[in-house]
Amino acid sequence: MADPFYLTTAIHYPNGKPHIGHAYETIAADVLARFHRQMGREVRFQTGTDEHGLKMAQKARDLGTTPRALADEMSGYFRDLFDALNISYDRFIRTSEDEHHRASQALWQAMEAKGDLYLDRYEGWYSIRDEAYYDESELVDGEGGDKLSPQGTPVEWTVEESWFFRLSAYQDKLLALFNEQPDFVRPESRRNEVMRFVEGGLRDLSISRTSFDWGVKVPGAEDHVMYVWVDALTNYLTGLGYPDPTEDMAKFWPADLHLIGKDITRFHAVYWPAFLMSADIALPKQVFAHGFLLNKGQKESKSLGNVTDPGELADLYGVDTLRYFLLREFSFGQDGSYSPQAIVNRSNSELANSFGNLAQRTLSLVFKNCDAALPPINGHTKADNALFEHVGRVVRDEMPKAFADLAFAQALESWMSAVFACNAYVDSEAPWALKKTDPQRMETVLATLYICIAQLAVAVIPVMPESMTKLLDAMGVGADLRTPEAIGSQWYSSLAESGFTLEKPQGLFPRLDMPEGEGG
Ligand code: ME8
Repeated sequence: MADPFYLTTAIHYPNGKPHIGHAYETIAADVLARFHRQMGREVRFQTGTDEHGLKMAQKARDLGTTPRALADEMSGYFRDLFDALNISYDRFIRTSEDEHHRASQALWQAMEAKGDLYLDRYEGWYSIRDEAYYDESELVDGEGGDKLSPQGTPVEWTVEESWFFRLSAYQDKLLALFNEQPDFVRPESRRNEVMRFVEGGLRDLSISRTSFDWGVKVPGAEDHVMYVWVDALTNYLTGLGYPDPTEDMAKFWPADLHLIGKDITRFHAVYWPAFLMSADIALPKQVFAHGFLLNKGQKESKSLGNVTDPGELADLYGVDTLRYFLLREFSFGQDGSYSPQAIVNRSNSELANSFGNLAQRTLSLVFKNCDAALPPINGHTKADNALFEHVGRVVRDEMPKAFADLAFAQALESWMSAVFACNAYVDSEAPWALKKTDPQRMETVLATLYICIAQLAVAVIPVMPESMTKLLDAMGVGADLRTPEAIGSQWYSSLAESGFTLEKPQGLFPRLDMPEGEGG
């Protein structure tokens, strides 16, 4: 068995319904989880909701409800969305769980035992929306002359008694970490940003609050609740049973990957490793910060009225189409823009017209011209071998490398190049015309295509699990063959000889209509 693989998404604030950014991050993580499982690794994939903090408390108050009731309701929407998007998480964590309180308190006590926590008074600019204090020098001027956080959210001058974490003591250790493990923070642009921040000097971090009580109680100081980020980050340990020395801890910690959005890089790349160093816990291997999704170039917001429900997008265009689009359209790590027309264009040109059509044409010819039985191979030509070579390179080499590297767009571009090569081969070999002139060659051409299509379907299962499973089921490709290594070409002859026959082929990806008023 290959090494176990533990990956996490950020845990989401359930102070509202999930938005497209939540869907994007979780889909990307799901593709990786499925990819690593396909490569034979035992994967633990965790996601969940981050339920404490002032933001939740205030939202609940505004709605005339309790934070717990708000979290219960909203957390359900996240779970429903993730189920609808075919997210294969192993653990959905809610930070309001008792187990999580226990883990957070254990981490706190470990940091305290190290001598890294002390009580003091805090005065500073606090942004409730970001749940973060900012230094005066980081603030920007808003349009009305008011001060805003670097993320553009309102800040308030706040004074309270607080526990502090001696973050300042970790500056050199963190810089050493970034230097010794250049891949600890990816992409490179985020690593540079984090290094500049740490080089600029670290101040101790205020890590408890007394102004509200919706959070994890500080052990021994029950009028304090932990700063929400201390408990939120701990979720990655809670899910494995920390502080107990569980089998899961031994197997899956340190995490292989924390997948997050770029706005929370500092918390994961600076605070989290410092907490772990303080508690003598091994550090995660990598933090990858993806970019932001924009709606036609704009940030989604209630005031602009452009908030998209990701569940609706999936209903409208199909789950697999949405998954494919989000990973294909722009490089992972960079910001990207989406629009209904971009989804429709991408889906029609690549899924319906290129791959869908390739599969449909080939399977229909086998169905009609070969009585639904898999045709024999009567000797391969140079053209067949060139196609096998291209598809094999993509499926066994280029795509796995790109997926492992989180280069999803590159993996799919490579996939498309092989789909195009298959379509060019169909056009030049014209199997429909061979029925009368050279039926044996027709058989070989169709068999060649059948093998290539199965290989391409297997390689893209992590991105489009539902439709590729359906296709491979229809093609009689057994579950044991659904890995890039297993799906060579040996299986074809045994499947053909087993007497397998095709059902009448069904289209995979319908052509989508351009949404009303969106133009072409
Ligand atoms: O930050 N495009 O929760 P969150 C892409 N609870 N990704 C986006 C996005 C967008 N438009 N908007 C948000 C939190 N995200 C904390 C995390 S982890 C210990 C605690 C990403 O609900 C965002 O970057 O605001 C984050 O990774 C995730 O969605 C959850 O955001």
